[in-house]
Amino acid sequence: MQHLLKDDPDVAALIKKEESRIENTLDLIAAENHSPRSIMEALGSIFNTKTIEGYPGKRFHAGCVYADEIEELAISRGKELFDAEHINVQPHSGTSANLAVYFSVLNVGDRILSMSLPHGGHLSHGHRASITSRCFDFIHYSVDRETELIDYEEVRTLAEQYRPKMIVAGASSYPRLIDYEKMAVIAKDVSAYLFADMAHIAGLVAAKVIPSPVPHCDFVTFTTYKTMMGGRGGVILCKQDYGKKIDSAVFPGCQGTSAVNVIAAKAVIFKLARAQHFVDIQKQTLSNAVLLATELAHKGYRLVSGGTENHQVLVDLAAKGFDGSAAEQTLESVGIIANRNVVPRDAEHPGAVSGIRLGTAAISARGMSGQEMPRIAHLIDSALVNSGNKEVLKQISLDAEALARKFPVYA
Ligand code: DSN
Repeated sequence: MQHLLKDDPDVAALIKKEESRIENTLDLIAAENHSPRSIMEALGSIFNTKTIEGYPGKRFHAGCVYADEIEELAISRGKELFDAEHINVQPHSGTSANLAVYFSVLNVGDRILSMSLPHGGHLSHGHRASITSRCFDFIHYSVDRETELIDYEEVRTLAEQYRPKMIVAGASSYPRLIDYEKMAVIAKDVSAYLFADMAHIAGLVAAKVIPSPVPHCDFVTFTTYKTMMGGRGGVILCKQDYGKKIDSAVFPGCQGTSAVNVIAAKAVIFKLARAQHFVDIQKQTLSNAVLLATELAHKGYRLVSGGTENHQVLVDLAAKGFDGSAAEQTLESVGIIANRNVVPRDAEHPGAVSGIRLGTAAISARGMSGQEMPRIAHLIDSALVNSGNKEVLKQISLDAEALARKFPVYA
């Protein structure tokens, strides 16, 4: 960072502090991951200079010869990795990608059926605070009250009653697999498009350690920075028939110039995702989640849906008498970084946030395995149980830091 240190020591100092925070804490945010250095190099590359509009071979600015090559490389690698008919690598984020999907084949006011936020859905799936809810008429499905799994019968009933033009299968807080085949049958029966938002699980899908939504869906979106490990950005996959509509919905529909340095990082991760090392990390992410869930359950924590089949463990803290926000703060005070989260039961109590969402992607990327999960569960439990005891919390924070330092992110 020699140039940054000279031009702006304040920003350089904050970057150093952030690096130290990341190295010395345990990152259990399910929506984060540690990208390889090569991703950072692509993101910080000279491609940052280039302004592009349009698509390879059909640009609105000169000088795109290498920008075209890099976008074509990302396109061919991404299509192959996910076995997709068409891909658009330009979306800035998951929400941008989702907006483009909606606007590609729907008109303002059209009806969409998606998962409700307290039951696991995402803001961009029509939450009232999201612009998506002002553009489209969203109806929401939920999880079953008892099992906390998607209630496919309810999805069918709502689909038949409300005849949505699109059904969204995807979640930001759902620790279970989604039955895309079942969703596709329902969508077909009501002549709706099926759209999967696999932002959280794209890395697991790329590594083929969980089923892919791609064969069953008209549209699939994902972000590249969660389990996918490829830096910030969004991607859309779709059937060939919708390729032109998707491309014009992204540019010029929803975005102007796209970031070529970010497209370069996407190309890199689509290559790295084929390597055994990436697959091993994704396998470890899954088994670490199961182990962490099992350890926490043994300590008396109630897990939403009773367990996990992906990288997420959603803990309902109400039975233990803890609140999600307080738990998040206590854990952060000892160097365990996670986020408070609504759980299905909160849907009936507006304002309540009874859960904490844990993700195992980042700790697995830095090399932690089964041996470390009981220790992490113990640290979490001890911190929550001793949340008022500064001395105990201090010792837990030293233990968490020692564990983190054993597994350097960027050795
Ligand atoms: N979708 C948000 C989350 O799951 O935390 C951010 O990526």
